[in-house]
Amino acid sequence: MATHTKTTLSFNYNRGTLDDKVLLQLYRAMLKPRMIEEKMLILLRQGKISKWFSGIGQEAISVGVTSAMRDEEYILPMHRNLGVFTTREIPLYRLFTQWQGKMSGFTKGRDRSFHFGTQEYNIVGMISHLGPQLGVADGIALAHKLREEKAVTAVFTGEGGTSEGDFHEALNVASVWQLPVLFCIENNGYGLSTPTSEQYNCEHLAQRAQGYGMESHIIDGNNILEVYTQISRITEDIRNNPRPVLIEFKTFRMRGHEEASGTKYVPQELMDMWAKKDPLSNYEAYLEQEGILSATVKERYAVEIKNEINEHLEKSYQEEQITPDLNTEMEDVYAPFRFRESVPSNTTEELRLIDAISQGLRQSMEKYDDLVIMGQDVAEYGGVFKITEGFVAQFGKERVRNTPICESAIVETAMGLAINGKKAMMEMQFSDFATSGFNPIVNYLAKSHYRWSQPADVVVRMPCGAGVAAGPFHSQTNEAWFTHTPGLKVVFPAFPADAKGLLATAIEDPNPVLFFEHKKLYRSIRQEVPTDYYTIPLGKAALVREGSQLTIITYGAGVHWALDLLKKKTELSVDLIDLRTLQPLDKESIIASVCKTGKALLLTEDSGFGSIMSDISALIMESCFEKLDAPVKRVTSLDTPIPFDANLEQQYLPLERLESALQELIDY
Ligand SMILES: Cc1ncc(C[n+]2csc(CCOP(=O)(O)OP(=O)(O)O)c2C)c(N)n1
Repeated sequence: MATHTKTTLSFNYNRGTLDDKVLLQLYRAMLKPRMIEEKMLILLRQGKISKWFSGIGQEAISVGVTSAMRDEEYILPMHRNLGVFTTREIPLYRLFTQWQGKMSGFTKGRDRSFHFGTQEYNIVGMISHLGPQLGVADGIALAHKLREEKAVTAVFTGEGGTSEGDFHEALNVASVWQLPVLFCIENNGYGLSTPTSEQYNCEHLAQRAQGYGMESHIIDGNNILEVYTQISRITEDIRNNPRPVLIEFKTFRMRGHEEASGTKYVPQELMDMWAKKDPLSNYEAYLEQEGILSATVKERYAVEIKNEINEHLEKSYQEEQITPDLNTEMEDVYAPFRFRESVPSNTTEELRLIDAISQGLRQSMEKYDDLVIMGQDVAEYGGVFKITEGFVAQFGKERVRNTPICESAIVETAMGLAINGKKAMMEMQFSDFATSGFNPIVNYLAKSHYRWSQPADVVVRMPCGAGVAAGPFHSQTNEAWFTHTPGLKVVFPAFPADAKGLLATAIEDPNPVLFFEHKKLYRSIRQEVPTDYYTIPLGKAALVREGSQLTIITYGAGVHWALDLLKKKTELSVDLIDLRTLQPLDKESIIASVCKTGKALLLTEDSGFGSIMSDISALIMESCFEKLDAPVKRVTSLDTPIPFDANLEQQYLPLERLESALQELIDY
C-alpha cells in the first residue's frame, strides 16, 4: 500500500466539516470488506468456498452509502456489496456460515452468497434475477410514506441490471408515487463480459432519470468522501422531502464477474487506469498525508480485522453442516398461519359472485388498516369489473392505488409492503397479464419464506376464464402455472359465499395467495351470502352433491357445468367435489370420495396436459387403485390456445364432451 511521502492521489479529497473520527471510521469500514475478500480469495484457491463475486475496488460505494443511512432504514444490496453487510456490523461468523450453507447463516442452507435478507439488520438481499429488488424497494418506501415516517430506502443495481424492465418499471412507479427511494447504479464497466457500450446507448445512465421526472446525480464511486458527503446530504433531503433520486456511481470491476470467469476481455490499459483509482489505497494515502492515520493506528486496524476474520472463520468451521430434516424443509415453504374461524351471523343477502367479492374485500379493508390495494384502474374507476367501486371514497387514494401498467413492479411493491409491515392486495386486471409479473410471483413471493423466513403477505386477485369470447389473452385459466410453484397458495371459488369467506382468509393468511375469480361467473351466479365478515379455511374442498356411483372433482366454472348436467341426469347418484382451493389441495376429501364411489371424473376448464387434474389423477392412482372400478377420466379443454370465435371457443371448452364422458364412466 502507498506511503505518504510518494503517492500522487487520484482524487481531490474534500473533507468539508467531517471530523477525524468519521474519516477514520470510513477508512476502517472500507478496509474490513477488502481484507475479508482477500481472505476469501485464498479460501477459494484452497477449494474451501465455491464461488466469489468480488467487490474489490467498489468498497467506497457500499461503505459510503451505508454510513450515510440510518440503521433503521432498509438497504437492498447486490452481489458486490459486502461493505453494506459489514458496515451494518453483521457478526462475521454469520456471513461465513451463510456462505458455507450452515444454520447460523440467514437461509438455513437454502440459498447462497448474498441471496438473503435480515430484518435484524434491515437488509433485503437480492434474488438472482437482479432487477426485482428495485420494485421491492418501492414497496418498502411506500410503507414508510404511508406511515409518514422520515426514512429513505436505498437499493443497488449494476449497470447491466438497468437494462431489465424491472428497472424502468420501478423508477417509473417511484416517481409517479414520489417514493423516498435512493436508486444506486454501480456502473462498473462490465456486466459479466458485456461492456457498457453493448449494454446501453446513452452517455450516462443518470440521464435516464429525466425521462422519469426524477432527480439524478453522477458521483465518483471510488472517492469515499464524495460518496459519503453527497449521499448524506441527499438522504437527509429525501427524508424531509420524500422523492426518488437516481445516483450513478462511476466505478470499475477490478476482478472477474466471479472468480472463475477471469478478466481476459478487459483491456489492460483500463485495468491499469482504474488500479490507480483504487478507493482504499488512495484514501489511505490521503489520511496519512494529512496526518490523520498514523502507522500505529493503521497497523492496529489491520490486526484487529485480521483477528476478527480468523476468529469468526474458526467459529464458522466448527459449526456442523446442516443435517437435512424433511419436516423442517416442508414446513418452512409456508409461513405459519393458524386459521381463525370467524362465523357469520345469520343475516344473509342475495349477492352475485362479483358483489360478494367486493363486499368481502371492503370488510377486509375495514378490518385491516394496513391493507393496501393496488391495480390498474382500481381507484375512482373501480377496476374494470367494478369490484373496488366506491372504495376510494371510503378508504382514500393512499390505500386504493391506481398503478401504471407495470405488473412486475407492482408485485414487487406488494412484496416490499409486506417486508415493511403492511398487507398488500394486487388486482391483476386479467389473470392473463400475470405473465408480465410472473418472475416476482414465482421467484420472489413464492420463495421468500423458505429462503429467509420473510412472509410475503400478498394476495393477487386473478379475474380469469373463458366463455366470454375474449380470445387467447383475456380468457385463460392459468392456475396451473402457479399450483406448480411451491410457496404459493391458490384459491379458485365457484360460489359467492365461498368467494367472500375464502378471500377474507387469503387476506388474513401471511402467505402469497393467487385468488382466481371466474369472469363468466361474476354476474351469472347468485347466492344467499352472510352479510358480515367471516372466514373459510383454505385447503378444504366442499361436497356440493353427495352420491355413491361416481365422483366428479372440479372447481370454478366446472362446478356449475357439473351441476347443470346433474340436474338433467336425476337418475345418477354422484359425489360432486368443489375443490375451492387448489394449493393446498384437500387430498383427504378426494381420496375418501373416490375410494367410496370407485370412479372419478376430473373436470377442468384448463387445457389437459399438465393441468392440476393430471396430478389429481396420479394421486387417485397412488391412493385408491385397489378401490377403482374404472380408469380415471379427465375432461379438459383442448391443448390449444383459447380461440376467440364463440363456436371455436365452445369446441375448445370441455362442456360439450362432459356428458358423454360421464356416461362412459357410468357404463364402464
Ligand atoms: C435475469 C437474469 N439474467 C441474467 C443473469 C446472469 N447474470 C448475473 S450477474 C450478471 C451481470 C450483471 O451485471 P451488472 O448488473 O452490471 O452487475 P455487476 O455484476 O457488474 O456488478 C448476469 C448477466 C441473471 N442473474 N439474471
